[in-house]
Amino acid sequence: MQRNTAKHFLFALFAFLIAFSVHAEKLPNIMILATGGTIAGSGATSTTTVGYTAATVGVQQLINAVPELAKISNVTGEQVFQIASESMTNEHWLTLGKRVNVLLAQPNVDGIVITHGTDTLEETAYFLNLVVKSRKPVVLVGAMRPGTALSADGPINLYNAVLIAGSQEAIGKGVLVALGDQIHGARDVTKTNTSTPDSFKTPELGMLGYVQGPKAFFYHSTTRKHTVDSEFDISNLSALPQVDIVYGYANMNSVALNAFIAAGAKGIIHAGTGDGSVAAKVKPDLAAARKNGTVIVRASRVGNGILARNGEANDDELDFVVADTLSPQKARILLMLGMTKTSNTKELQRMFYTY
Ligand code: DAS
Repeated sequence: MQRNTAKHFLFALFAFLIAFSVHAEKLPNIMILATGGTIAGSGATSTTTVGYTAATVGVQQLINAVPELAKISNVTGEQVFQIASESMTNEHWLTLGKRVNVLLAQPNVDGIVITHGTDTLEETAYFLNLVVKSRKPVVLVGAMRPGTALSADGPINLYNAVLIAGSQEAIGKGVLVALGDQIHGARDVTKTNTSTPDSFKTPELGMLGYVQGPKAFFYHSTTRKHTVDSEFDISNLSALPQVDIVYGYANMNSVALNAFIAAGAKGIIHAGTGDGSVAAKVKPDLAAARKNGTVIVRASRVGNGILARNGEANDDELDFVVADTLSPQKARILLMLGMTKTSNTKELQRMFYTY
């Protein structure tokens, strides 16, 4: 009798292990690359939703806090950085972009989730959108509340991001941003509120879809080139050209502009008022900077709309580039990458109409 029971137990165990391994084989293999931010933050009390410390919790702890991940994927965590994202640098971006490309080239990696601070999440997403050389999903995720807070949004955001990264529908969509059950494209998403959980939006141009229950639902896709269709390659880059942003406002002067140029800026993004307008007392200095070889891109501080060429300035005559609909912070990224290939303003303008 005992021998029979043992035999049945071993058979049941063997059957379970086979079933488990078959099930695990069917689950997507998702790498979670952790960089810090609020999603890895902690506060003194459960009601501390501001004034907490970002970048204190490691990637394995983030994964352990969401055991449901194991039902939808085989996740592996890697701590790439542990920083608040306002401190993200070009060097961090190059390191992260190269690591993403190495991992995505591996056949046993089906997708990548990057946990990231929300302050510059949209910038890292756009940078990766231009340099990732794979159609496999890359999803950036953050949180507006630390994991110690009541109704923390990090765990569900992480679960949704892994779900998206493992979904067939996300393949070839470009780098994605997932918070608050929404799916946004890297090019047009932006942080619109300093602290509320619904902060990430794609105003006017629209988000791409939703996560609901066990699925990702897409309703749009971007019309601009990205990832495998991008001409930018960072594999041999150790630095990016210095590009700075000059902010436009009433009573503006050229002090910041001239200081950036004196410090070696190769390109300037002029985040002008309205349709990228340039104050009368600044225009001569901007024109002089261009004549001395600094690439000038006219962008707008407004947040939405097309930056029209030859609208608020004679771009043809001044040899300026315009940012199309890119925010100043994203125009900076495209100009940096563009200037790794050319300083020709006609070629650079083409890039702003392409990506
Ligand atoms: N300081 C913010 C950052 O790391 C915290 C956050 O919102 O993620 O981007």
